[in-house]
Amino acid sequence: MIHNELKDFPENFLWGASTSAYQVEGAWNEDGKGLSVMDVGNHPDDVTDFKVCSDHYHHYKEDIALMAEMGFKTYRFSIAWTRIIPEGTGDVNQKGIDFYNNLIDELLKHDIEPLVTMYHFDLPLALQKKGGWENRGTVDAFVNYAEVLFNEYGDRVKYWLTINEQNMMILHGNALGLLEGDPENVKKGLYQSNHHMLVAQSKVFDLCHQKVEDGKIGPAPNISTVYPASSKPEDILAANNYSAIRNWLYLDAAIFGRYNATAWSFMEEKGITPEIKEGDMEILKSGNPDFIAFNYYTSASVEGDFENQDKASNFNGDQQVVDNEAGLYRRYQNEYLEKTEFGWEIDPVGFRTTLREIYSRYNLPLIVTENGLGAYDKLEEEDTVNDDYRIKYLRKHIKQAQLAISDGVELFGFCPWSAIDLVSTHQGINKRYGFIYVNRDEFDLKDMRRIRKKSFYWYKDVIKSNGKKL
Ligand code: BGP
Repeated sequence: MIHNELKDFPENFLWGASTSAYQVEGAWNEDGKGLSVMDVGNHPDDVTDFKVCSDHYHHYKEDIALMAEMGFKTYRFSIAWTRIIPEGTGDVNQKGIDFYNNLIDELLKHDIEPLVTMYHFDLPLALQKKGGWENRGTVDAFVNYAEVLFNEYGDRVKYWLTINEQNMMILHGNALGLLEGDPENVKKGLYQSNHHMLVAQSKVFDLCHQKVEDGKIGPAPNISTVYPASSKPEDILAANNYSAIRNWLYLDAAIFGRYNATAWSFMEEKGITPEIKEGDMEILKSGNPDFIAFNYYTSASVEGDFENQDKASNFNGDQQVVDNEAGLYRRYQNEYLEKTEFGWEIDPVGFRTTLREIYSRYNLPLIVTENGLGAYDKLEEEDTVNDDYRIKYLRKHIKQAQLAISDGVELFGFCPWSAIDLVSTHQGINKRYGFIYVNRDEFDLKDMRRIRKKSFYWYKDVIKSNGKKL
């Protein structure tokens, strides 16, 4: 649709940016923090671990001052479960509570709305040792943890996100290094874990409404539109299959409180349906989110060459995202899209389509909690970082967001990844995403000083003009 006149970004639009605890904080074993699965994960030899990261734990005041200088209306960060309840269940760690109290107060001092992810990949190791999410007990552990958070911070935090990218944890379970055993059982375990997460999430939606006055809560999956490789009917079917098991399985359960039929039949076909306890489906129905948060980096394309299952895929993007399913879909390289230095396809128009698809399916307000470009930034003379490629990427996506708003989508915030440089989930600190450069390398911590990138000044103008000056 071509609009003669575009709608403006709404007043009070939540411009901001995101981080997650295990990628930005560092201080991995300080002040009583317990170990999480991310602290003990395997790292390729050439990239750093998550022990120090950007040392945000000790620099948060300085970092928040820089966010305020950019004009942030919100900051999306995650709370490390292991700072609050080091063993996942049991004793609460007062020093962990204090840290986030200070961080939240610091944000409010600068009129920045806290947007809190309760769990961003960093499950307490103690829970993982007891079977992780496959163990039904983790549902209670999560609800208990959520209750502590609502009691401690609910007077000041009004926007909550339950689980970051649950769908990616299930689709790429191996990528987080949590899984052992033979692949078929691994899959069954993953879909059982998925069911437990859905139940836990639904209970926490409910609890938030009981405990937090004016509290709003939503899920935070990674959602993207799925293109068929061609107009061949089998390719269209493959796109439909992939969208069901990548996107709608998660959102249908969170919003409609039911399993998506195509996704369920896929699980039946593979013999990996989860055990559903009596009362679970009622729980899924009873907890309702107020909005949908989602992460978007790129679209996905698939083909459905069901007769030639063994044919190699032409897909040569980030290998971590290959999740072909025999008989359902095979990932496909979209020849119309440019790629980042790290091989991720760039698709701003797909962003608009994704926004429209989610909104027309669920009719809930939307907020984007991740979108951005990872690159090898270069620190140049006089402390400058000329990240024009990042500006170009974000500009195009923000333009598409405005088009989606003009299409009628109710979008109330945009939080790119990431507020400040941090350690990538698999590719170290030198895959940078931030508006603020952190002066360290993979293994040389240097002086960790904060440096405003070119995109910092650009984003400041975007926010100041409420998206008019791109
Ligand atoms: C998302 C995660 C983030 C972050 C981001 C960028 O999937 O929610 O935690 O890691 O992707 O990915 P990467 O770090 O692999 O470049």
